[in-house]
Amino acid sequence: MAGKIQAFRRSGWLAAALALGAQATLVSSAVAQPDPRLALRSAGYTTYIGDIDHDGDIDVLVKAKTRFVMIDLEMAVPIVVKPSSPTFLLRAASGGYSIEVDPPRSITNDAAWTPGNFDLTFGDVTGTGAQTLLLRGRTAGATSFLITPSLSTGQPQLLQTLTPAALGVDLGGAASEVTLEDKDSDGQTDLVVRSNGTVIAVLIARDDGTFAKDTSSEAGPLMAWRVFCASLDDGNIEAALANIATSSRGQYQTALVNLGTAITGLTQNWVGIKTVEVAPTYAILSVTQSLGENLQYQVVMVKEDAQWRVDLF
Ligand SMILES: [Ca+2]
Ligand SMILES: [Ca+2]
Repeated sequence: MAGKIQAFRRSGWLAAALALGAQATLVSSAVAQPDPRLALRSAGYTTYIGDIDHDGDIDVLVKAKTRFVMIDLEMAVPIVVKPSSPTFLLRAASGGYSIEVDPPRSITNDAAWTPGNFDLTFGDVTGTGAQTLLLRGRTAGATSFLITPSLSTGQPQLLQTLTPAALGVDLGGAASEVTLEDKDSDGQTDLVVRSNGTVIAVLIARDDGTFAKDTSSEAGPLMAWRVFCASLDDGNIEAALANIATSSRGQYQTALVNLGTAITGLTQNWVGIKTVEVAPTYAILSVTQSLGENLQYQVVMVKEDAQWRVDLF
């Protein structure tokens, strides 16, 4: 070993790292053994865009951060540690995307890549404890992606390609902010979209962690109710009032203003929302309030200026 270390001194740390071989593997496996469910979150990803295969469609490279650890022999030697989750490519093809994990250097080092315009947000959309990555395209109309780690290996998997058409809401745009929050208390984080700080849409995660525009007749009143509740959670009285029908707004205004910051805790005991009846201009929902015993409350929604609003709750 002493001879090897002498060799490192002569040839620098890179040669030392290469010569170490087996030890380097040992160090990397000892250092980088995170919970596979947290693998994506720990990878320190950076995004790049470019048309890597010159087919006219923009591809996305999601590059894991290179990390080093110093191992202490007779001198400190830096060793490259395998990232908790590898670099991956989202390759555009005929309107869709496919994922290629750990693409070759000929791809990752291509001169075509320029910095990507994505926000990285993490949440447990599948309800498994896995931290799924939401890559939100920041430009208006942009495509976004949900990448989830394999529960056994932590390898990135493309869960869903999110387009404005599929969601019924544009996640992009400079004024938009997208967060993953569990808004129906089922253990899966949901998609909350704000514009200029005001909630404009709440999409509930489906069983498999994906999202879609709800085209049922119940969708409008339910969305309006969820946006109202999320505005209360935000403590945004003005936004909450805007979601109340004009004829009822006055009677709730004083009550909500008097509650002050307490409105942020108002919805936490509202454990379920069900549709009782949907008519063209009104809808009746039922909410369960869980305070010791479960009580059913009726919520009346009305359609006003083509918008669903809360009339009675
Ligand atoms: Ca391409
Ligand atoms: Ca949820």
